[in-house]
Amino acid sequence: MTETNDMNDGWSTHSSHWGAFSARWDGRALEVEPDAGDPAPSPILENFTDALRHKARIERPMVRQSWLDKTGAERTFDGAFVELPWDEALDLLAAELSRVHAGYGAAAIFGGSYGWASAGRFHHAQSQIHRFLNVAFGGYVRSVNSYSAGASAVILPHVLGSFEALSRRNVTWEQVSEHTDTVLAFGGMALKNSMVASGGISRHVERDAMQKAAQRGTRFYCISPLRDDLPEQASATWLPIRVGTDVALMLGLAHSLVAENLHDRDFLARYCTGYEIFERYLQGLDDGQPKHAGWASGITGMAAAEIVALARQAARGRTLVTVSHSLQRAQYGEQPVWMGAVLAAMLGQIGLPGGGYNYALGALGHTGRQVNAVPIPTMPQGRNGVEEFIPVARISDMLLHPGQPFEYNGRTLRYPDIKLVYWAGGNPFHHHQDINRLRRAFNVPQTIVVHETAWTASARFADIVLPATMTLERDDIGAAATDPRLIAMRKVAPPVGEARDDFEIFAALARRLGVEQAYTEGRDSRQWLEHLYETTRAALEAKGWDAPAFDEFWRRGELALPSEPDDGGLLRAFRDDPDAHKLPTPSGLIEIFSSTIASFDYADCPGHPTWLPATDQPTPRHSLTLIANQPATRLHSQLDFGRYSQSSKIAGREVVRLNPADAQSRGIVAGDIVRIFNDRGACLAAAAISDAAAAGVIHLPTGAWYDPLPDGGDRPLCVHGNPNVLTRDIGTSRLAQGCTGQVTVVECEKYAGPIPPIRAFDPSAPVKRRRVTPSPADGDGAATERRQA
Ligand SMILES: Nc1nc2c(c(=O)[nH]1)N[C@H]1C(S)=C(S)[C@@H](COP(=O)(O)OP(=O)(O)OC[C@H]3O[C@@H](n4cnc5c(=O)[nH]c(N)nc54)[C@H](O)[C@@H]3O)O[C@H]1N2
Ligand SMILES: Nc1nc2c(c(=O)[nH]1)N[C@H]1C(S)=C(S)[C@@H](COP(=O)(O)OP(=O)(O)OC[C@H]3O[C@@H](n4cnc5c(=O)[nH]c(N)nc54)[C@H](O)[C@@H]3O)O[C@H]1N2
Ligand SMILES: [Mo]
Repeated sequence: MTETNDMNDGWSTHSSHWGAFSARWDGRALEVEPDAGDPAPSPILENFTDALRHKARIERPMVRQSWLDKTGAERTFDGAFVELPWDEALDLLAAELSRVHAGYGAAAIFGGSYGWASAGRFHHAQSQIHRFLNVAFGGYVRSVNSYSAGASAVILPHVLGSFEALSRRNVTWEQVSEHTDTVLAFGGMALKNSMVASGGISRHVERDAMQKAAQRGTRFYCISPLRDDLPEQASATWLPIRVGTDVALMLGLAHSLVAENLHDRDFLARYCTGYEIFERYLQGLDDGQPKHAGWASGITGMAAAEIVALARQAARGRTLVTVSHSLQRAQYGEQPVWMGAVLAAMLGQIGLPGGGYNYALGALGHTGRQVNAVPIPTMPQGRNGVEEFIPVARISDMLLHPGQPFEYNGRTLRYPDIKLVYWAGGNPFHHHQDINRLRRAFNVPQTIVVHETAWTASARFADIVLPATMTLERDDIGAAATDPRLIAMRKVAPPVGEARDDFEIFAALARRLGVEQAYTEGRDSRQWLEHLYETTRAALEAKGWDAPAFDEFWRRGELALPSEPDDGGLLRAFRDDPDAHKLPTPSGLIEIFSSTIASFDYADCPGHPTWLPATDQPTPRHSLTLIANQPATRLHSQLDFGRYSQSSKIAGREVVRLNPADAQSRGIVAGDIVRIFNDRGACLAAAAISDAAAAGVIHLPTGAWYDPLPDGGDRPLCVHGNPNVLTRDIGTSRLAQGCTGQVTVVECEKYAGPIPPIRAFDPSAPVKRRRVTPSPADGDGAATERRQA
């Protein structure tokens, strides 16, 4: 299909998680133009411009030498790799997969493979790896929930029934700009975050919607340690309460509503269950502590009078409570999610246009939008017959404690005994907490396989590293259920080195394992695209919409998809008739008290929202609260070597923001290289001083590639600025076991030592080339492969 490159002077339409665009490649330089219809394109697009042939790209299959030689040596980030021809690498991997499967079963293979990979619907690495493991071995140990919403994905179904209805099919940006008087944005709604939507986003509407609302008179409150968590256009009032004290503020607001009789008793009686039990807690009838504004003030640092005034303001007009993902990516993260819903229920506006509760509005570009009226292309993953799973952020626990019990959502489960870890499309040494612990955990399995586009820390730590094409090097279809465009993602450039599509890699492995037909269903990539497109086309045709044949769609480059009406979804229907449209909770109502959760008897997640202070609090040794949030200049760790991400660094190092007072008391000035540390680890970063960070808060976003000093012992210094060397690897609670990476406590000092170079983007150089004798389990795979090459 690459012949289409020649149309439009070589410009090809394409798409990414951070926007639709066109690109043109002349063999050396890549030009990128955002989609003409996008009102606020993301500058992250610029990261593509120098990515294709960057030295960090992986060009050929590589195998860890100590693994090949079976020396039993510990894995390191600096270990030697042997470059192998594709056929040998695939023979070796097929044999290893067969060995592990035959010896230990599918439940010894961890294929959770969490991660964002790239936007196309067919070359979606997670779908491909899951499908492959299902077809080849009948399944694999999977992971459930996400790093994004680990706690809320479990608590919200208990409380409101549907995560989707609360987050993605709820209040729209249009409603906010037309109806909302007050927005209480817990964790803010930063534009840097809504730039991103998995699958793609062709229209960035958030900035203009907030501006329109503010111009009409909507009052935005940015309840967050960072002032820029709401855009200038929202003209917000910044309330930098102490980090992690949101539940106390919400309780103080709730108490103030009751004290002034401003809560909506009718709503609570008709639509909710358990308010009376919660009110006993609010009034302190059992613990002797009323959760009044004065109490909340002592915890949050916000004046009691301001809390009372904010409660009155919230009760006055149309009020929307939003709680960002970040609040629940912390110990006891279930509580702010639940309490935000209870606060909104007390205000009585759930289900009204522009009012009530929208979990995670603005955390991603999926929220606040109308959902498409037709299905988008989706790669079928097959059936996973393995029962064992982990909540996604329990990966280190699983590897370090095989066979041990753990609790999750009312059940006691056991960690499986994993022999082989297979990852495609994610970067655990970016995304997981306490990297020094993760390194120990990743030394447990016998074999680690990674498909990657670039030499990430996860690739460096693997045994078998297979070079994957990046999105610009293949044809695909871009689409998200909340975006009104289907995008023809045309191949822009040939693959780097010998990189192959994940699909091609798995097809070649499937051939060796005798399941090629089941995996490919006899289709090549082009035929799969046509096949997946057909579902959408047929649905468009059935609705009487423009439904061109695939070739015509491909020629045009994009296709409009109709949206469902902005009808308020499940919550509006529930409000209109709670008997006909029960919520999918045990009571059919909003559960302010959950007898299900209460029956689990978890002290870390009781039967109603409760103020539970995090167990790691600032101390004289570690007196700063670290915010390790999403980066503004890239998606997670992706293309950290790209131009835009690099342009934000200081002398190549990630930037950490400190409040002027905290910088001054430590003798730190702008541009200084600082060491940030706690008992788990340490990293370097370059200091920026800004009063947009609250006092006592230190802000180091995620995504700088992990760059440990070689021979740095158990807890090597990361010289580049990856905050996950500092974060805690504990679950949110026994209920959800979600990720708690957003906050922890650290100390920071000016770095005195000689400043080490950044090596994160240097490729792993091969040590030598040599022949590997395939084992008998390989069949004639190698021969087939060689004939094709
Ligand atoms: N401390 C802390 N940690 C966090 C968070 C936090 O707030 N604080 N946030 C968490 C959250 S919400 C998330 S979602 C995670 C994100 O964690 P990840 O999703 O793991 O992060 P990415 O950097 O997006 O990793 C995707 C990887 O896929 C690779 N890739 C891209 N395209 C392809 C492809 O076609 N094939 C293959 N094989 N690979 C490809 C990219 O090169 C990249 O390395 O991080 C989590 N970690
Ligand atoms: N540019 C860009 N956008 C992204 C991503 C990215 O990597 N880059 N990742 C995407 C993904 S996968 C996800 S899941 C979403 C994540 O969405 P979020 O988790 O909501 O995003 P974060 O930026 O991690 O956090 C938002 C803000 O919450 C504030 N915050 C932290 N702790 C607290 C607290 O205890 N109380 C209060 N009130 N505020 C707090 C921080 O100041 C932080 O800036 O972002 C998405 N958007
Ligand atoms: Mo996420």
